[in-house]
This record gives sequence, structure tokens and C-alpha cells, in this order.
Amino acid sequence: MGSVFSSMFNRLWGGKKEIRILILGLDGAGKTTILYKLQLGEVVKTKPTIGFNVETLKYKNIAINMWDLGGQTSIRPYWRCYYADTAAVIFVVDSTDKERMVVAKKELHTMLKEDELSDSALLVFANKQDQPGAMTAAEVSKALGLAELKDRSWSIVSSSAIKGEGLTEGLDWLIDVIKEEQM
Ligand SMILES: Nc1nc2c(ncn2[C@@H]2O[C@H](COP(=O)(O)OP(=O)(O)O)[C@@H](O)[C@H]2O)c(=O)[nH]1
Ligand SMILES: [Mg+2]
Repeated sequence: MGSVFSSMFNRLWGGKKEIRILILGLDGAGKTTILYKLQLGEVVKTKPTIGFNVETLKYKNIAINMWDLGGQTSIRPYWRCYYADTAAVIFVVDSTDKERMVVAKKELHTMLKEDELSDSALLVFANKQDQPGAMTAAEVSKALGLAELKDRSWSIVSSSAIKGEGLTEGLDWLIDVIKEEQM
């Protein structure tokens, strides 16, 4: 699995520019599981003074930052430190968490309003598809209001982070979009 992802990400390597990717979503969505599944190197957990946990991974010229969205509107301004030059946002959703789908939608749309994220591509993982009763990607897409997004490259992909399913498909799409925007 690790070599699959490193060879995928190697396609982004040519440019001199640093490429920044954010992985975001509510707590429990499966973000950390995905980041570890990528096996691109060591994941480092830091706690900025303000008190939210940021997990980071550097792979060649690619910087991946990740944290939990939701609650705590007071710390939201500090997230901006991580938004600059973000090529792509990966938004992870627990497809079984129907109650919090409305919160996920709100967090997603609030975040995408940030100026610095206006050009970022968006990949949504409709995660935990291995679980019974999981909403389908189409249902998650509707619940998140993805069709309302204007002027943005986006895609939603069904995944099971635990089984490692769907991750390659989603990231393949994302890497192609970033590649195109770099040229
Ligand atoms: N069944 C199932 N469980 C998952 C999946 N992805 C993550 N989990 C589990 O969901 C819980 C939260 O995952 P985690 O990666 O810590 O979520 P995070 O808070 O978004 O970083 C953990 O117990 C994971 O093992 C998945 O695709 N399927
Ligand atoms: Mg986590």
C-alpha cells in the first residue's frame, strides 16, 4: 500500500513549488486512519499554543496538514495560518454519522469561503463504506450540498480507510487536478 501512494505522489514531485494539502473533517471521520494508510513517512502531531492538534506529514515537496473541524469557533481564526497556498482540501466524512451530516456541511461550506482556499480543489471521501447503513456517496454529496459549489473542481469518492478501499481512486483524481493547475 505504501509504495502505491508514494509512486502516486511522486507524480507531483517535479515542480519546485511546495504543494500543500489539507485533510479536514469532523472528529472520528477517519482522517488519521487515512493519513497513516498513505504511509508516506512519519506523521508528526503538534499542538500549537492555541490548542488544536495538527498532524503533519512532509513527503518530498508535499506538505499535508490535518486537524478536526467542529465546535470551537474561537480557534477558527488560527486555522488560517495553514490555509496559504493550499492546492487541495481532502474532506473526510463518516458516512454512518447521519446526525452530524448537517454540521459537516456547515463546516465544509464555512471553510471553503476562506479567500485562500478559493482555488483549492476539493476531494470528499464518503468514508466507512464497510459499515452497514452507511450513506452512499450520492447521498453524502446531497447532504453536503456539493452541487452548490461554484467555480471549484470537486469530486466525491466512496472509501473505507480501514480496508484501504477508494483511497487510490480519490487521490488519483486529486493529483491529476493539482498537476493540471501547476502547468
Ligand atoms: N469501519 C470503519 N471504521 C473506520 C474507518 N475509518 C476510520 N475508522 C475508525 O473510526 C475511528 C475514528 O478514526 P480516526 O482516523 O481516528 O478519525 P479522525 O478523528 O477523523 O482522525 C477509529 O476507530 C477508526 O478505526 C472506515 O473506513 N471504516
Ligand atoms: Mg484524527
